[in-house]
Amino acid sequence: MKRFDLKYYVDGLKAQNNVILAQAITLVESKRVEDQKMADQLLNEVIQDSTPSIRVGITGTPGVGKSSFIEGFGTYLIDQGKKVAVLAIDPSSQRTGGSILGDKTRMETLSRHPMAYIRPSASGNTLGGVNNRTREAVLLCEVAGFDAIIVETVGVGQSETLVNNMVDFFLLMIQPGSGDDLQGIKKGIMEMAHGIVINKADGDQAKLARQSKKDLLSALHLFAASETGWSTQVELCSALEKTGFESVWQMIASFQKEMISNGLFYQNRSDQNLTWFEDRVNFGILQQLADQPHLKALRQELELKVKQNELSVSKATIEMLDRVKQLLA
Ligand SMILES: Nc1nc2c(ncn2[C@@H]2O[C@H](COP(=O)(O)OP(=O)(O)OP(=O)(O)O)[C@@H](O)[C@H]2O)c(=O)[nH]1
Ligand SMILES: [Mg+2]
Repeated sequence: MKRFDLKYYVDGLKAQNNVILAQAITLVESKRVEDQKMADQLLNEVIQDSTPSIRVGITGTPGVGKSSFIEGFGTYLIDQGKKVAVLAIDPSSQRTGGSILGDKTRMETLSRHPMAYIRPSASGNTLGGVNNRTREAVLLCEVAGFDAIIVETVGVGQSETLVNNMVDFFLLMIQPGSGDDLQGIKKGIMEMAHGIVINKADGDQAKLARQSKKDLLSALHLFAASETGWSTQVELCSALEKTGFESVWQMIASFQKEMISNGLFYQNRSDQNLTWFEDRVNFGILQQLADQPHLKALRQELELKVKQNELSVSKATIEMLDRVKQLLA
C-alpha cells in the first residue's frame, strides 16, 4: 500500500477527491500500528468537516436483491441531488473475491457515476467484528461530501446488530413469500428494522408481494411499539423494473425528519459513538495484553496444560488473571 502524509489525505478529502477517499479508507483499514496512528490523526483533523447525512443500513439474505436495489436506488438518490457512498460489510469474512466482483458489475451504472463512491467489502478483521473499520469509512465518506451513505450487509449472524450500531436507518430487504416464509424472519431483526422493503414485486410475484405486505403489517402490529415512536414501515419495490424507490426514500426521509424533531436522531448517533469508543478501547486493551511477552508465554503454557487435561479451565483462568492483575498493579 502506498503511503502519504497527513496533509495529503486531509486536503484530498476536503477537495472531495474520490481516489484520495479510497486511499484514506485503505489507511484506516490497515492493521499496521503506524497506519492506525495516522488514521486516528486524520479522523481527528477532519471530523468536524463532515456534511449532514443520512446513513442507511441494508440487510437481507443472499440473493434478495440488495446490490441490484442499491444500484437503482442510489441512482435515484443522485437524481435527487445527493452524493451516494456504498460500503459493503461482511464480518463473517466468508465472501469470496468472485462475489465482490459480482457486486461491482451489479452496480455498474452507480460505480461509474461521479456522484457515487462504492467500496466493496474488504472484510477481514474478526474478533466479533469489533475491529471493523466501516464506522470510520462512513465518516470519511461524509467528510468527502457524501450525504447518503448506504451500508450493505448479508444478513448472517451478528452483522445486523453491527450495522444497526452505525446507521440511522436500518432497512431489512425480503422477497415476496408465503406467510410461512415470513415467519422465518427472526423477530429480533424485524424489531430492529425501521423499514422492510419487499423487493422483486414484479411479474408473477407482484400479487404475492402485495399479500406479503399485508401479512407483514399485521404481524408487525403484534410487536410492542418502539420507544422512538416510530413504527416499522413496509414498502414494495422492484430493483429490476426500478419501481418503488420514491416511496422507500419517502419512508427514510420522514423517519429522519421525525427523529430530528424529537431529538432522537443525534442522540442515537452519540449513543453509537459511545459503543464505538467502548469497542475500540476493549479491543485495544485486549491487543496490548495479548502482545505482552510474559502474558503471552504464560498463556501458551496454560493453553497446553488445559489441552492435555493437566489443568482445569478454572484453575488456568485464575492463574492467568492473577498474572494480569500483578502486571497492572
Ligand atoms: N425479478 C427480480 N429479480 C431481481 C430483482 N432484484 C434483483 N433481482 C435478481 O436477484 C438476483 C440477486 O440479486 P443481487 O442484487 O445480487 O442480490 P444481493 O442481495 O445483493 O445478493 P448478495 O450480495 O449475494 O447477498 C440477481 O439475479 C438479480 O438479477 C427484482 O427486483 N426483481
Ligand atoms: Mg450484494
